[in-house]
Amino acid sequence: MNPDLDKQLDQFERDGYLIIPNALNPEETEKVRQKINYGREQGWQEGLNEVGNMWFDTFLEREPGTFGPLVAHKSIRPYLEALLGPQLQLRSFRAHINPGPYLQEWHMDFYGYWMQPKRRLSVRGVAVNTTFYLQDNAPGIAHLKFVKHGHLFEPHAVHPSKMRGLDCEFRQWCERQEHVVLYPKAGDCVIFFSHMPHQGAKEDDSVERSNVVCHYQSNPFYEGVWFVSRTKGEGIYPLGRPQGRDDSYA
Ligand SMILES: O=C(O)CCC(=O)C(=O)O
Repeated sequence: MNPDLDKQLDQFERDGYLIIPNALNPEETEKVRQKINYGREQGWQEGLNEVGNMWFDTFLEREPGTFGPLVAHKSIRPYLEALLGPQLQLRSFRAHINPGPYLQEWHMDFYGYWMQPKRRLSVRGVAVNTTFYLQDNAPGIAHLKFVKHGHLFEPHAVHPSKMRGLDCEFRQWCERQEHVVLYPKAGDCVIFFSHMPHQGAKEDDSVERSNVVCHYQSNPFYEGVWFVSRTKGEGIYPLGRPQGRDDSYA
């Protein structure tokens, strides 16, 4: 393996995240940004939640020419290849716009990570997010915050019965932990463990902010696993195609 990549992946495993600068070039970034805004004009959003996050689950199917290349994008592919190889499965594909004030609830995308059913031969399923940012984050503008090393230990009070409200015990616990704040720029991709507690926020309510998240899982999870989004369940294995075939999504 490329020794630099190996070092970066050591860092990923240690810190729980990795920023890939300029994963998308400016043209790709602009194309995706505009298409997300177009989707909003068309009313394709699933909803706008109480923390100011508008989400879209159908861009991959509606606009495969624009969004398909983000699945195992060529700039991210070496990382995904080295982490999970052909077993990598696209779980879900979600875009977000933060149209106004935005302070995301502390959450894990893979809430159920620590409570997976263990059997004699079962292995612990793992999932990673690749989140592509379409505008600059910066102090005074917007950020992405993690619980420091939050992928390495089980957070307090993560249970469906205890997760009600923005002020639940888990979220209070996240707030009390040491944090790492990232400021990804337009075109950057952040790869992180889906069970790492995180929180996006705008510091300036007036800025445009949007992103696209591909959730990947290492091996199929059973339907009932507790995850932020529903699985596509179609078995999209972007790295699992026979050699020699076109590897684009569409
Ligand atoms: O930066 C943000 O708004 C948070 C993004 C997020 O929740 C994610 O990538 O799963």
